[in-house]
Amino acid sequence: MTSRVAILMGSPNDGDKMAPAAETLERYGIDAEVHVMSAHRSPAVVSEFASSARDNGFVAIICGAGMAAHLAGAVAAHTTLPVIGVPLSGGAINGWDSLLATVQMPRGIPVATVAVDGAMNAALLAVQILAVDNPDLVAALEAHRQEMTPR
Ligand code: RP5
Repeated sequence: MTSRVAILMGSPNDGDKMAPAAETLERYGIDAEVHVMSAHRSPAVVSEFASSARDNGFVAIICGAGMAAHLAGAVAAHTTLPVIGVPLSGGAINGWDSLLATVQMPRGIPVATVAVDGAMNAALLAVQILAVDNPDLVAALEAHRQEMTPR
């Protein structure tokens, strides 16, 4: 089974903010699968997806959500795969809520939280995880860093 990364988001309305995750994984030739599911509106779907993700060939799960952003935490509760949380801006307090809801996980159930609206970094972190035993990905990451270096 091909290794792939799941990109989950809490609402169809999160699509634009999460698009850089899929774009970045595509740049590195990593298969991604995008799903909308909500910790609050479809908790059974979240539970089922996360519980079976490893057996289904996923190697990491990126979760973007806004407001009371419990998607990453709910996913992490059901899997030992690396879970990367993307707090999304919007709502009355514009990202403070989702940042704290995503990052403040209890001891034992980690979520690697990136910046508010940091979907690109979430994907890069997934690539870096995959690069641990993949020299081609290491080379691609290093080339990308060179591109980003101001000259
Ligand atoms: C979160 O609530 C979603 O991730 C979204 O960012 C926010 C608002 O959702 P909608 O009401 O726009 O569907 O669960």
